[in-house]
Amino acid sequence: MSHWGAFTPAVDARGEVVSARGSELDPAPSPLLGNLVGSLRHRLRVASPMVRRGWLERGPGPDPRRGDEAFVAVGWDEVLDRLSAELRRVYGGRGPEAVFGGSYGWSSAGRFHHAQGQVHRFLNSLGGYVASVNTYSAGTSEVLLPHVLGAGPEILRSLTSWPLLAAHTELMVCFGGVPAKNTAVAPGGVTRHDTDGHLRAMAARGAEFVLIGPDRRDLPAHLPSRWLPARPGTDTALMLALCHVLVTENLHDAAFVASHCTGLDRVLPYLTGASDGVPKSPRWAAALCGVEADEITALARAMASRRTMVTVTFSLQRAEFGEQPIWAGVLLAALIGQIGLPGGGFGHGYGSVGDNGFPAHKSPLPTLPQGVNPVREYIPVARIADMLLDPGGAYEYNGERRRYPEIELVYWCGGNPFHHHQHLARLREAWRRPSTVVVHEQYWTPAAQHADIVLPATVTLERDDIGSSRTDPFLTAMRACAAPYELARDDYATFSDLAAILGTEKAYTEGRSAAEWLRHLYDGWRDGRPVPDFDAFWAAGRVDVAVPAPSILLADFRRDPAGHPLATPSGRIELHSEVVASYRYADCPGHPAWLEPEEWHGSARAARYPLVLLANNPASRLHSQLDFGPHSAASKVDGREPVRIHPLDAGRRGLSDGDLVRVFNDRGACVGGVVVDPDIAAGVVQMATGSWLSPVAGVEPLLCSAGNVNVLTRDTGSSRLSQGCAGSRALVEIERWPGEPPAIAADEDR
Ligand code: PGD
Repeated sequence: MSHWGAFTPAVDARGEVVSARGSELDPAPSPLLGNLVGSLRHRLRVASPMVRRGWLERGPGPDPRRGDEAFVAVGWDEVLDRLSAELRRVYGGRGPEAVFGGSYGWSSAGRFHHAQGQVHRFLNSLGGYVASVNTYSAGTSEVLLPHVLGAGPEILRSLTSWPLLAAHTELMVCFGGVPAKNTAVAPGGVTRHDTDGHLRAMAARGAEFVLIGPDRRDLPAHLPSRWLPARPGTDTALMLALCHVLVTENLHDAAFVASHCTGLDRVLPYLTGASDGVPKSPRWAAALCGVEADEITALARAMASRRTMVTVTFSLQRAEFGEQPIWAGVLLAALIGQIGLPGGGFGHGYGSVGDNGFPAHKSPLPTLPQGVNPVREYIPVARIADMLLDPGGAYEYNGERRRYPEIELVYWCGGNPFHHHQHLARLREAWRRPSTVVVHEQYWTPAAQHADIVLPATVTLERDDIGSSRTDPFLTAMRACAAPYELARDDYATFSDLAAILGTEKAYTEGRSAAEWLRHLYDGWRDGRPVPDFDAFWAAGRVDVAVPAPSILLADFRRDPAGHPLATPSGRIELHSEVVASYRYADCPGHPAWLEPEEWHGSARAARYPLVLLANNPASRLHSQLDFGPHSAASKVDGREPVRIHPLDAGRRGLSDGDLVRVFNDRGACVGGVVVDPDIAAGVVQMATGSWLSPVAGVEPLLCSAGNVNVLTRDTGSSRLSQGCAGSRALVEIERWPGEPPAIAADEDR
């Protein structure tokens, strides 16, 4: 099982994957499986424990050379001795409050060898760690939605199910689309890729789609659709104008709003312009978003007259003021009055991850307990660089005034911050502040390259595990099919040895080997279920998990708002939130509002950097994983990340297909390869995340020769409310690369 699908690998005598065949149960196996070919014995695997020369010779301490210095191979015994001594020093000195173990990342599928779970359990056995909260994926919504709908992650997991959309939806208005590329992946894995089948079923029943966004490819081309290429970052203005039409033409469902919502009286004066002199009319929005006013009016009327699902992708909230398009989407759906009806209402993240729109299992999956973390300090996940650069510094988060802790040791397992974070020059500076950075990695990723101690980890095909996810209808036996590469070890084995040296072995292992843990976790899950025992499961390869019935988001609440109130202060949908308003955040007021972001066409910055870059999730790999794999490599232009550009913008710059270009702003630059494409709106370029950072020595600001877009994105919270990741857009300029472009660092090893 991988995050991108169940598969059967063929492994040759050298222990290398030569093919990976998707499950026979999968109607649409993901091409990402191709990246597994050649991945087990690849030159970029970490072969032995490695220590940065400076750390080995000069000992722990902040170091401007971290990330630039060579590593020295050391034996397991030596590295475990040195690392345990360092952990003893830090825990015995400033204690667990000085250890950052947030360790964000997708790591690999598998319930037991889940790297993040393992590192948390290990650090908890030592006394705890500073954690991180929320995700890079949907961190803004995770904080906002409890204020508006009374639940965050739970809401995101209980969307109206695809079969109900197929049976009832007449119009699906998709802000950000339903991007097929993202549906290939789901955390923990997916046996059947069904999303496209459901979309086809919707179309076959006569549903129509409206794609609102700058990239035509964000909605499958086979669907009957209309494309409104609104300027990036202006969806809120467009939504407010749709609301304006609904209320001024009396098309809104006043009865639903009266019985199920609160706060429209506070929003109405803003919509009509009574409070600020600016009616949020279609004409007003057209000037901002570039969609004709008549088109907006017609769309609002159509939405009010048909069973309409309003859906907003996660990417829209991964931006400055990212709360606004989500809250405005709820407002729009509330005015239409179909929230809680089959096929209508509000959706968030259809197409953002493969499991959205599939009902989640009610009972827990086999899960390794992580112990108790007594440390109360935490950070919103995307504030990592702020924390390292500004220990003791004050910041605001969801109504609290907090201070950043002072971190001495960073421990990372199963994530790649030099992929997922923004403004990587700033992160590099921040990363040099702690005394010690430890990374367990399978490959020489940029995260490994920026560590002091790198411990080689096995990959899933080298260890037994149990695969499952919150919606997958199976538990999958993930049987090892190759020996560990060189000196690589399971994260569990490494932590068990460290725990033994540090005297916490009993708490960490509970006396179980990895094999015994699998049995233990399975037996605990099996208790009371009519499923085979562990041996029979392991021999069969999978076992069925009862599939929950299709669900309708907020159906119970719609039926009986008093009996099933939302967990908001009013028990209703909060179109205006007194709580949020009481925080007095100009960047997230008490109701949805149009706030001009910095990274958009209308800002002063756009005079210097006129193109809006969409820095979104890639189609050819999961995040940065297996970037060297054949499928990812085939997507590149001369080894660089492709940059899609409209013919008009390409023509103005004298660019054609295959040209290498410098994509730049004042935060940094990267090399991209031009793909001229009319499917991307004029004035916009698209470049996916996930190309491994390849810094060119001596160039300031940071230049990445491989095309890592996060050198260009801005490291700011979406707002003071959620402090979410705001990396999905950045203003840039593009010019032809003059002469020979710089080499890609990892190529020398490939
Ligand atoms: P991955 O590339 O999946 O990225 O960020 P994330 O850090 O999750 O990194 C996982 C790492 O874990 C890989 O390096 C892999 O080798 C390692 N690994 C896998 N299995 C194991 C294991 O068993 N043991 C150990 N020790 N290591 C392992 C993803 C994040 O990026 C996400 S979720 C999103 S949605 C964000 N999206 C954007 C975006 O849209 N735009 C921008 N600009 N930036 C983003 N960043 C975010």
